[in-house]
Amino acid sequence: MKSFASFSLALLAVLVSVSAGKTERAAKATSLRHYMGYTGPSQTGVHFDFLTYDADLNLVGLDNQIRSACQAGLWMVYENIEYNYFEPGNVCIVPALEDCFDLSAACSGMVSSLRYAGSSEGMNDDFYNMYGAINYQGLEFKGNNTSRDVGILQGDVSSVIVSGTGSWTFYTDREFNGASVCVVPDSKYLGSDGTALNYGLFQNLGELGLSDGGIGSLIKGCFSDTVVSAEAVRAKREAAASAGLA
Ligand SMILES: [Ca+2]
Repeated sequence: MKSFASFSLALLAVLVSVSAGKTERAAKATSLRHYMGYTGPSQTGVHFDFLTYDADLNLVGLDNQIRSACQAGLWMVYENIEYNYFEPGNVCIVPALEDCFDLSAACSGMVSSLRYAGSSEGMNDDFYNMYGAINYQGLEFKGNNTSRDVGILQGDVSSVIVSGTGSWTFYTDREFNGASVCVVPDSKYLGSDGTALNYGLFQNLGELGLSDGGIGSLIKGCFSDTVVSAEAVRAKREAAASAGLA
């Protein structure tokens, strides 16, 4: 009996270590941001694994070809090259953690550029991305910390994505002057292995109660009496869309 008990414990130890190893590998897999695009529906046809921004899918021979995908992270695909900078068009944005799906009708067979929002390091690190046009199109200014200005987008910010669990305070003018709003990234995508993406999508500055172009600086943290919940904005946007108002 004694030897049997020892054997059981040894077996248990092996099982525990295998299980821990599996969990660790799953966590690593979902911490690698990528976008695997397929030319056919349901992950069929030719595929290409994008690890970072691609401003022109002609360069990999996939212009207007992607119809399904498997991805990790918060990715945007655009109808036109250069993230619709020269010509506005459809934009599809999907959060996922190693999930596969067919592209929506608005983007299937039309994608000409793609990029992600969030940190280039940890997938759920605190980060902000600002864009020069609505719906996350055009030029970008991004970072992971307080900034006295918004660089090339000064006076031109038209949409914003925040990532991670930390809030941000946006000011209408540079050097933390003017009116302010605290933005909480409380939308959440939960992966099948339990890891989470926290984020907030603001497709125009009206969703932050600001006028177009009205972000001039920002501070990491929540320092305004005006607090905007990304999840409340998302719910309101979806309710308006389903009522046929947007
Ligand atoms: Ca296209």
